[in-house]
Formats: sequence, C-alpha cells, structure tokens
Amino acid sequence: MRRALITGVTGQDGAYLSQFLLSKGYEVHGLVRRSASADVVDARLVWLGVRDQVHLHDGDLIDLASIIRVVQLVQPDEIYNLGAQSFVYSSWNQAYLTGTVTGLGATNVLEAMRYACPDARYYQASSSEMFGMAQQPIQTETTPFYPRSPYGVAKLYAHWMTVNYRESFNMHANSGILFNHESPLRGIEFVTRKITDAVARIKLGQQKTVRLGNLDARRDWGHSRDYVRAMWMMLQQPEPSDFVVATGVTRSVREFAQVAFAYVGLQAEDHIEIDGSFMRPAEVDVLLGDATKARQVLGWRPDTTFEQMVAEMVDADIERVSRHSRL
Ligand code: NAP
Ligand code: F7E
Repeated sequence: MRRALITGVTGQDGAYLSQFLLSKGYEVHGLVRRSASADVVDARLVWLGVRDQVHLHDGDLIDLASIIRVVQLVQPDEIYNLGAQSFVYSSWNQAYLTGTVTGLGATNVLEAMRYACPDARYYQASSSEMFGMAQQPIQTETTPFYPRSPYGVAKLYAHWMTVNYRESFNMHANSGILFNHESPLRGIEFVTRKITDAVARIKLGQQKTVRLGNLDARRDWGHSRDYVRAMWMMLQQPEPSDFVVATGVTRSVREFAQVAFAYVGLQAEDHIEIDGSFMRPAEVDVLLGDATKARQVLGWRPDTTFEQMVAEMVDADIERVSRHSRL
C-alpha cells in the first residue's frame, strides 16, 4: 500500500486530495498544526466522510524538527506540500508570517525529505498568483513571473526552491502552478464562497446584500476535485516537472456573482454593494491559464464545468444555511 503525507490536509485541497488518494488505495497521513479549535479543524475531512481514514500528525510548517519527525515516522512515498497562509488579502497584513509559512515552509518540507526519505516524490502547491501582473495574455509554464502580493512572492520563492532541489539533489520535486480552484469546501473569505454563502442567505431571507470589492478582477476558475487529480498525476510521471493547471476560460467576479444569483432566480445587481475595504494594495487584474502541457503529458482535463461548480457551491450553502452550519 502506497503512503502519502499531506501538509495542509485540513484545507480545501487537502480534504479533496485525501478523498482521492483513499479511493486509489493509499494510506493517507496529514500534518495538523495545534489549534484551540481542535473540535472543528477537521471539518472538511468530516464533510467528505473521510476523517476516520486519515492519520493526523501534530506539526507545523515553521517547525523543522516537527516536519522531520513526521516524515521519518510516516516514510511516505509521496509528499504533497499544500500547507500555506493562502489568503492573498491577509498576506499584506501578515507579510512576515506568509513568507515564513508559505515560502520557508516549503524549504522545511524539502529539507525533511532530503534528510529522511530522499526517494519520495514531492508536490509543491504553486500558484497562478506568481504570474501576478501577467506578462503574457495567456500564461504557460514559460511565462515570466511578476507576483503582486507577499503571498505571490512567497509562493515564487517556494517554487524556485522546488526547482532548485530537483536540480541540486536529483529529487522528484514537482511544482503545480494551479489557477484558482473552488468548491463547497472553499474558505468563506475567498470571493466565490463569500458570494455563494451570501446567495444562500439572501435566498433564504436572512440578509439582503453582500459587500464586495473589485468586481472587474478576472480569474480562471476550476473545481478543486479536478485539480487535486492533476497533483497526483504529476507524481506518477517518470520525470519531475512543472505544470500549469487551468480551465483556459477567464471570468470576472461580476460574472461569477451573476451566475450564482441567477441560479436561484435572483439578479446580482440588486444585492451587491461595493465596499472599498475589500480592495487590495496591488491587484491581479486578470489571469488565464494554458494547460496544454498537463493535457498532453498527464492526460489531465477538468470534468466539472463552471456552471456545475457554481451550482454545487450554491446548493451546498443553501443546505448549510438551512441547518445553521458553516461547514
Ligand atoms: P486552504 O484551504 O487555505 O488550506 C491551507 C492549509 O494550510 C490548511 O490546512 C491550514 O491549516 C494549513 N496551514 C496553514 N498554516 C500552516 C502551518 N504553519 N503549518 C501547517 N499547516 C498550515 O488552501 P487550499 O485552497 O486548500 O490550497 C492548498 C494549497 O494550494 C495552498 O498552499 C494554496 O496556497 C495553494 N493554491 C491554492 C489555490 C486555490 O485556488 N485554492 C490555487 C493555487 C495554489 P489550518 O486548517 O489549521 O488553517
Ligand atoms: O480573490 C476580488 C479580489 O480572495 C479573487 C487563493 O486560493 O487563488 C486565490 O487567490 C478576486 C481578487 O482569491 C472581493 O480582489 C472582489 O481579484 O477569491 P480571492 P485570489 O486572491 O485570486 C490563488 C490562485 C491562490 O493561490 C490563493 O491561495 O476577487 N474580490 N471582492 C474579492 N476577493 C475577496 N476575497 N473578497 C471580496 O469581497
């Protein structure tokens, strides 16, 4: 039985990846940092019905000794480094922490792997935020990077460390440059889930409006369930590499809201208020990915359409709001 270790196992992708790897027969281990809310930290794994099958280990990405201890204990065949301070907006308020966790955290995992299981395969959760002020209208693995936030800068450092460990130590270290991906398990602070949660509350008469920032920002949005499959596919290749994972379609925040509100028979324009406090010091205006390499080398393609994803998110939020639950 193959063993996988996932950092960030309690997050959106960590939960879907756990479910996917379990379906493939893996023994799944996850790193969990200490929380005063230990009773809810595994809520996404519970929601997907896989909590009891995932082995959780105490540790933190900024605590190298804890990572070495867990890697040594688990002896994984595959390591997925998904742990991060992943909210771009907060990265300006917690720049040092973001750099430490999201950037140096990857170095800690790579170091632990080099020391304790150098033959394992490594996945780094890189991001389209590294393209930031995009230097080409459609971004591929060779598009120059221009990050626009402390988060994007930290991810770029982790990306290059992954490339460097591959080239320096011949490690099977892979970087997945994933564009935005969402699901019913997306954190409530991200714009898509904020909108679908508001749509549910407005439809059920619990609130009238939602306050948003820049409606003109454009993103290439896919479904997390499809994207974690691409992560696994990368680690099955004989040679490590970097891959863009994207749908190839870009839409504005306004369009996302229009589709979500229309799904329940409402007009987005009647329920949105602009709130400048959600604007960012530097914005990423538009992202659009070209996943040709992933399609050709991995045979990857997304299964879920944009409309299906929005409907799934709204349905889940209506169900959750009806039973007064966040997750
Ligand atoms: P997420 O829901 O925010 O999950 C982040 C995970 O990291 C959580 O499990 C969190 O634990 C954990 N974490 C945070 N700080 C940690 C620390 N100091 N030590 C150990 N674990 C820590 O993120 P996601 O959407 O699943 O994304 C997964 C990864 O892909 C992230 O690295 C993200 O930056 C990257 N990414 C995401 C997207 C996207 O669109 N979703 C696109 C490209 C790249 P707690 O539960 O304790 O907070
Ligand atoms: O913002 C705009 C906002 O916070 C999307 C992370 O997973 O994907 C994610 O980062 C856009 C931005 O995600 C609100 O200004 C408008 O232009 O949902 P978001 P993100 O910043 O794209 C990348 C690929 C990652 O790697 C990250 O980890 O929406 N926007 N109004 C708003 N955004 C938020 N959050 N809230 C608003 O009210």
